[in-house]
Amino acid sequence: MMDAAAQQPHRRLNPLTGEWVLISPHRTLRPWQGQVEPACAPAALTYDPGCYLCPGNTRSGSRVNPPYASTFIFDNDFPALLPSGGEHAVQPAADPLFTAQPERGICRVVCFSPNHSLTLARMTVDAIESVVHAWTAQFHELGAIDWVQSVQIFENRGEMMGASNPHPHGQIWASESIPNELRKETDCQRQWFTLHGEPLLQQYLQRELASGERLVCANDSFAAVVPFWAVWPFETMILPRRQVTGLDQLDGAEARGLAAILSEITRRYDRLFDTPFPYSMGFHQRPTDGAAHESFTLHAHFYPPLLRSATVRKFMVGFEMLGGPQRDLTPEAAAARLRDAG
Ligand code: H2U
Ligand code: ZN
Repeated sequence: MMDAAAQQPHRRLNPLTGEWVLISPHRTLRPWQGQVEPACAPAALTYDPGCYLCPGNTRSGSRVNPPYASTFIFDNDFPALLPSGGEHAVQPAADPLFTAQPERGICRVVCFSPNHSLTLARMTVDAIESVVHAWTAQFHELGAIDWVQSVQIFENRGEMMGASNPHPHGQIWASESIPNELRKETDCQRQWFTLHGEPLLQQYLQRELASGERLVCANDSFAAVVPFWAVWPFETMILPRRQVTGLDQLDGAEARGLAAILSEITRRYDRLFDTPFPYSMGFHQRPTDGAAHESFTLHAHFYPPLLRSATVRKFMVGFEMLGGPQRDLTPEAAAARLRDAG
């Protein structure tokens, strides 16, 4: 994009979802007199007797965690979805104004480490590699269940994102239906492939690697970019150099490369505002509905809420609730900031 043009208000298309984002670069200098959040400090204890995720502790559901040494996965004691039982309680409606469907699912919690004080940014690449292998095994196991069409792996990090506990952990929701975001991305990637004969995100990555404008960091297997169409100020996407549709198609070196880039991007985030950076992150993988989805490229999204410091967050309000998302900082400027935080 031409420099002068990039300084004018404009909108950009997200080809993964078909949605537009408004960019208003000239507004970055406006004063802020609104809400300021408390900066969050890292947890000090490596073991917290009151934590429901620490090894050996009793959870709220009265289950006891084993004395685990690496990762630990359990069925969520307060799951949003249930594997069975409700199938007949909700009747598919005849009235299109009142459409409802039964929905089955399996919800799990993944503890990344026994050490209560860690975060992905503070874990070793070896330890993150164990998490990558645990996620992969879960995708394989849950995706193989005949009625599971989507395996959503994600992490909410930090109080600002609603994480209930500082202990390093994420969640997995496997569901009977394909959720909205995965549906949009699957449809858009399929349409792109039909039109251009190559996976959308592979073509996109080639362009980003060639221009370098929005590239944050890269290794032999993965690259991290601030997408051209990013909505959140410091949003990033992690893309594989080789076309794969899910974590289960990564070879050993690529799984290691994924662990390394997750370590690198989270450390850059922490350095950006000198704080344990809050975010929601997660993977998008092919729907597990039995189709090959060759047009689908595995990727991760990081959506951090922070805007200009550890204490000023971006609110999605006003025009954004009623019209569409808008940002002031350009994706190119955000990428430069994240490169400098190396
Ligand atoms: P979040 O921090 O992203 O909310 O994830 C924590 C999850 O852990 C949450 O979904 C579950 C909550 O239901 N949980 C248990 O399964 N058992 C507990 O004892 C407490 C929390
Ligand atoms: Zn803990």
